[in-house]
Amino acid sequence: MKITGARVIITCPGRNFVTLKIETDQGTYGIGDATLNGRELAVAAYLEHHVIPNLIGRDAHRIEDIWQFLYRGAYWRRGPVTMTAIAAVDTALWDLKAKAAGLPLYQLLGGASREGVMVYGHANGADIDSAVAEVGRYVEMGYKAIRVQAAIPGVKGSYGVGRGKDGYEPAESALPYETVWSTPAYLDFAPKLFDAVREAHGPDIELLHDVHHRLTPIEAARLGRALEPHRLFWMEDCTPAENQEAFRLVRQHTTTPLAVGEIFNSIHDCRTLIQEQLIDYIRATVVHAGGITHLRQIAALAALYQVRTGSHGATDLSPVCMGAALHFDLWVPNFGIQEYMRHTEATDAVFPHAYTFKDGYMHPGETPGHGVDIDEDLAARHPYDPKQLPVARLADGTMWNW
Ligand code: GCO
Ligand code: MG
Repeated sequence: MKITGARVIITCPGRNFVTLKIETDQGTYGIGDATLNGRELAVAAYLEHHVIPNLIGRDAHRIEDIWQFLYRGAYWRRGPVTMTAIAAVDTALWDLKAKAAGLPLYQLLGGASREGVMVYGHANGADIDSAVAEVGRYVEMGYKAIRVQAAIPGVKGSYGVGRGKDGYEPAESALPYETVWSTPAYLDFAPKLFDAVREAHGPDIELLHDVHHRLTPIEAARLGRALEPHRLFWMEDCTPAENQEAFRLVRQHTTTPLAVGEIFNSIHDCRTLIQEQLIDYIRATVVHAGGITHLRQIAALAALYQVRTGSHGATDLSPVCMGAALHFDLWVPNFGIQEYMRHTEATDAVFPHAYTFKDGYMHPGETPGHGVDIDEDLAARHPYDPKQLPVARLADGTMWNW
């Protein structure tokens, strides 16, 4: 199965997606997600100039060798741009191999370890009451696990909450929207939000919360402890994780489960976190962590330390990533949960897919490959529209972590 061509397809059905399509001499093709939110063209150029010329003529079945060639052979290792490009190739090759075998991708990984993949949705509110109501809407849709975020009173542009009538969408303007961050206001507010949600919805529903890298370790420890009575499924990205050792301090002070890793791109980003059992869930994804081939290694390391997977699944990861992730999740022995932020109808139309949602669980479907396709004619009708993620500043103007 020789690779005869590869192309990058960029489309913006409401938000930007980058897709790699690899074609073979068998008349087959595979696709992989290459979307890096706010930095899309960097990956597109990396693929077009530095990766695709290396693929032509290779045997598409040699997934591992191609992965090693692109990783070791680049000399400049790791980083989100490189690893997203490698992930796109890897995902497209797994898609091709599974199509050639006539099997859904999860069968090639080792078969299903469960009947369905538990996912969590996003309930966001402009205030506590509307967040509580949103949780109720998600419960009605069948969700067993729900992430809850609400606007902090008096804080401009709180993370995770839509502005105006639109839902939350991280990258919304050509140049970054500037938000303001206040740790004291947030630390006062977050426990009140979860008091209200638990009071309204009872103890059974799984609740998650994303701190989005905003706190210092000791502040994160304080929040984790304050949230213990609410029995969170996890507290996510409570402090930046470039310094993995920082989590030792958080861990010493709280039993609230910790999740980290949506911005990680390599096993080395989470080695200490996993080996010292400083986290409970690893959020690395197919698209940003080197594809199925590398994510499999991260999950295997995590399994040794009873750390479970909880892959990132925001709307800026395309349905192609979602499809591949669901095959991975159905198989991976130490599965924890999968994030599922629903795509818009316009996005779903560009990326027809076999995956389904029912009663809080998803299934990747039985279509050979990863089960996600791209309608190129439709994609071409939605040209690239440059957008960047917001930034955050403290009240005095100091740049902070968004
Ligand atoms: C999440 C994430 C997203 C990111 C976004 C950035 O947990 O879903 O934190 O909301 O901010 O994916 O591109
Ligand atoms: Mg997050």
